[in-house]
Amino acid sequence: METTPNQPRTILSAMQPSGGMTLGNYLGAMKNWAIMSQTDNCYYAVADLHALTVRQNPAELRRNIRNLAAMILACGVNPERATLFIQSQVPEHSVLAWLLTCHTYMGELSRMTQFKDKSAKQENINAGLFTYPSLMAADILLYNANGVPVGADQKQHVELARDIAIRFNNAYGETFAVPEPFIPKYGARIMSLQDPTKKMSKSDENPNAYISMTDDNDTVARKIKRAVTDSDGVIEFDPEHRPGVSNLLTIYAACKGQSAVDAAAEFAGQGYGQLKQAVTDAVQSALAPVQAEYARLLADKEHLNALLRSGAEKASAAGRRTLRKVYRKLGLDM
Ligand code: ATP
Ligand code: LTN
Repeated sequence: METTPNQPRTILSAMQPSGGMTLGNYLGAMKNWAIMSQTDNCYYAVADLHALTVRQNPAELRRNIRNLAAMILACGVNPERATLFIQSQVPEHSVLAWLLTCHTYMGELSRMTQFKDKSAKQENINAGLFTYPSLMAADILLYNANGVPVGADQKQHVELARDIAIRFNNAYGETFAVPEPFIPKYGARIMSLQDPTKKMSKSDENPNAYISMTDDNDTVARKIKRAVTDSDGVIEFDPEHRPGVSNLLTIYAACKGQSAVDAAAEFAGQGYGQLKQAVTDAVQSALAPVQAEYARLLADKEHLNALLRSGAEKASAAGRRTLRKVYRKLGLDM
């Protein structure tokens, strides 16, 4: 998919309020959300229903939902053009999710790597964790989105949404747009700073594994200093054999909008200390304006709440139009 289209496309994406946003979320998804919100017709959701697949503390969840909405705007999403809303405030998502769940096969859901990973890690293997991708398909298809900006780990889920859309269209006639994943060229998969073979995750129990968008300069410097590197001191972009250094190069490159291979050439002959200092500077510069805007937005909760309320109303009106059509095709009345 092109980043600079001639025609505005319909874009949808969502993020779970399962903790504070990380640098991985920012570089893998949020930067694209912001860019697309300048030109396209964007729907962006705080995916709180998805977050319930893991047991949440209600007071903390409520706080995380507002904070994530503020962070999305702070990262540069244009509130004049994009519709920002909280998923649970638009009930059409849950209704369509059920209708799509009845058109999704157990075999398809069983093949999802996120389900396999999460069900191996947590004891609470609830049915929502399994049907999670049909709710995600509903998020996307409800708005007839053509494009879905996500990190590489979500590609499989977007492909399932495509398959469901095609299946439904074949069975009942043209109903849904068939969405495409939009995965950034640089930064699509930022890895943990402590174990560079697994992805940087906001739900990691070790806070040194991720950089949070709200980390102050000292914390950023400390976490990068402690980041796992390789033993031989060579700076080369080779994720398979040098995952630690390659991850630092990827972070540096994605902050600067260049390729990791070009970044590696820039550091040829230098040591890990110099690389880590440059990564620290690049990350601190990326975070500073976001943090300033975040503080400003959180100071005016009324404004944020009003924006989210009107976002939910707009999203609900658009969703209802699709749902009415789907009902009719299935032989249901509204
Ligand atoms: P958790 O880590 O708690 O499982 P998550 O961060 O993977 O959650 P979301 O918050 O829903 O899940 O992710 C939002 C977006 O950020 C998705 O598009 C996802 O692909 C992207 N993303 C998440 N982690 C990374 C990462 N390490 N690198 C690049 N993109 C990422
Ligand atoms: N499953 C995603 C979050 C998510 C999403 C969506 C992303 C929920 N609904 C719709 C894109 C489109 C995740 O865990 N990262």
